[in-house]
Amino acid sequence: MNDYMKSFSLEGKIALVTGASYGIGFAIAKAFAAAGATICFNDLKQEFVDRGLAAYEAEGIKAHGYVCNVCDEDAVNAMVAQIEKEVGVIDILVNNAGIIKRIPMLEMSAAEFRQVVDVDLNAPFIVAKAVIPSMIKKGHGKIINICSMMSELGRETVSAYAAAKGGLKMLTRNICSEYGKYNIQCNGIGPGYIATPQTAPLREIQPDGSRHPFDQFIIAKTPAERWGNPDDLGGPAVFLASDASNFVNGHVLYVDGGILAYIGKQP
Ligand code: NAP
Ligand code: GCO
Repeated sequence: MNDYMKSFSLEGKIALVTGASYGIGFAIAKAFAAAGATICFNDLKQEFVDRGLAAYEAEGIKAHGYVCNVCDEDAVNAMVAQIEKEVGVIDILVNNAGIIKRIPMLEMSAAEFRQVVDVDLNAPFIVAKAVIPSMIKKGHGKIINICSMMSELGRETVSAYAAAKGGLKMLTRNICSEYGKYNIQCNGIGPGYIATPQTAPLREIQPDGSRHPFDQFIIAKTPAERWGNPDDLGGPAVFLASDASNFVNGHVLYVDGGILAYIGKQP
């Protein structure tokens, strides 16, 4: 392997991908494993972790699974300490765990708004805070925050999600600003519309057999004319986790089939 190809390798690296028993997190972890990394992930309950472990095993990956709610600072600190003891210091963190509530703003309670911000913004702060001290001691670290189209754009019904993902973009830039001098790179990935359980309600086939109107809207709004697959995020994530991106910091890489470049289909 020449030096350029070696710089994309994750051989010997330890990665923690939050909420990665399926969906985008699972696909990113799978790509990391293919590039040589050891995978750690968490989920909310043991049964979900077990389901994740079985899915990794089916891909030939020996992952380390932990029960942990990323909003619970004590639980996150305990998980990170346990990973350091059992596996080693985390070289790569992907803040992937996230939720969405599609509710018009005037019908949304403050408690619902707070819950979304707690998982999608406060938790990435908590997990990043838990891993950065050991990254500083080790002399390097990679943090990837999973942002969204909603880090840039608004739309009806997703006020809390857009506020949190916009905030996550700025947290990304701030971690870069504060810890870049310690050779820590913190970047975001902004997925476009990706076919996962989170977006399944937007793709439901209608009673008359037609495609969901939102599904048709996304196809028309995406120059690639398709939804993304979780695996579309693997290559970009490996790049941002590897030495190939050592001077890329505070950036959000949008992996969206061109949505942000496009004004929409002309009439
Ligand atoms: P998903 O299918 O709903 O998966 C999200 C994962 O996060 C699940 O494993 C979930 O676990 C876990 N999770 C939620 N709350 C958690 C908590 N408090 N502690 C630990 N784990 C928690 O979502 P996805 O579509 O793969 O999305 C992954 C990330 O990409 C999210 O941040 C999402 O906002 C973002 N994103 C998605 C899209 C898209 O089109 N799908 C686009 C842009 C950005 P349980 O299932 O056990 O609750
Ligand atoms: C929505 C939300 C998400 C999107 C994604 C876009 O519009 O319902 O924005 O579900 O899939 O975050 O990047």
